[in-house]
Amino acid sequence: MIKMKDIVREGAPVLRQKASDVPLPASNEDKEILASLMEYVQNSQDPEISEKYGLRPGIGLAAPQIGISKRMIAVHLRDENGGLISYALFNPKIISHSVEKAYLTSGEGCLSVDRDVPGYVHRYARITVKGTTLEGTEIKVRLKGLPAICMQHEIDHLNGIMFYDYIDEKDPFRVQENAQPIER
Ligand code: LHY
Ligand code: NI
Repeated sequence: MIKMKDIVREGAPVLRQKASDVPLPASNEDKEILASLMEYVQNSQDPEISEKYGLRPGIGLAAPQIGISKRMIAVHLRDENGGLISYALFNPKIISHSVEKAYLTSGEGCLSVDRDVPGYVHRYARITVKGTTLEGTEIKVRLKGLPAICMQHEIDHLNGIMFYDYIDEKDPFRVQENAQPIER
């Protein structure tokens, strides 16, 4: 199982690399890696397990964060209506997005970043993502709100992008035109 010591921190070159496509159908090894990403996120949200192993709670994780430069991500969270949004995907890709932007009023953090970086991170308000599940099914999902933000944060890790790359250095809390606030 993935523990905090396995999570690569800021400064590691792998976090700035463009990850490779996973050849499909996925190998058993790649399926195990993807399953382990989902397992971490789920474990980290379980009060007993996270306490026992000292896991920092998270809603998403990408393979480069465990030092593996391959296109795999897991997101596991509840949407605004309490519905479970849970996807482990190979080769996720944003195939369309809104013009409208959104940002979390509390800003973002990252399991690979051990410091607070204040400021708004503007992202697409709505996205459609395509990807392949652990079972090998190609799926297309529409997301908005926090799930859309989280998915974009994770896909960015596959392209070597960190959340703070988007924060306006001169004015971290400036709100872009066309952007809606999201409360977590
Ligand atoms: N995980 C963050 C987490 O706290 C993702 C995240 C996304 C935080 C959006 C805040 C806003 O679960 C990661 O850093 N994964 O890359
Ligand atoms: Ni992150």
